[in-house]
Amino acid sequence: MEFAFIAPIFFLMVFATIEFALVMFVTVLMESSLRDASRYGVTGQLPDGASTMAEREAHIRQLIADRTLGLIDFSDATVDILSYPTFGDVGQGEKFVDGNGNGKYDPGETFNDCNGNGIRDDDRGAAGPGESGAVVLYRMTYDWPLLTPLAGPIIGTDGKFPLRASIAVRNEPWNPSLDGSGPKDCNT
Ligand SMILES: [Ca+2]
Ligand SMILES: [Ca+2]
Repeated sequence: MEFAFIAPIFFLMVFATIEFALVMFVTVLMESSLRDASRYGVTGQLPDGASTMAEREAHIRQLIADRTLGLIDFSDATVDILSYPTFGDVGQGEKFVDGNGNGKYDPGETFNDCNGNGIRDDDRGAAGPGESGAVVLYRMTYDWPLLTPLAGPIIGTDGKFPLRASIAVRNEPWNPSLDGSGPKDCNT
């Protein structure tokens, strides 16, 4: 009689504990995979037979996927690899001249196209693992699908638990930049 009363609560606690342990484990995996990938990225090395930045990035993304042991569904996960001139630029928007004084960027206002993509961005990072000496942010977000819906009300929302991991590193100086321009100043 007493067990029948307590059992649902007991099993809910057990499932929630298992789920929580899994969430912790996957978070650690995400962090360690980004760390391993960034360690490869800072060296500027290319995989065998490769010669382009795109191939370098593809290899780095494969490293991340390999090191998460198949526990992350990469069709649902977001992996951002963004490069910046300095650590202070990480996550900053591109500077603009607020011509009409409304506190936000409007089309037509002058801006510093830090990442060189031709448009004004709220994040000045340039896509990709960066050139020699660049600061590179590796960031992964993943909504972990809770295995035990029962645990949902306790630790998640809508049967998902949002996981985040990121690391920022500075690439080694492996060669002069191709156009000799050096790091961009994104703060003017
Ligand atoms: Ca404005
Ligand atoms: Ca831009």
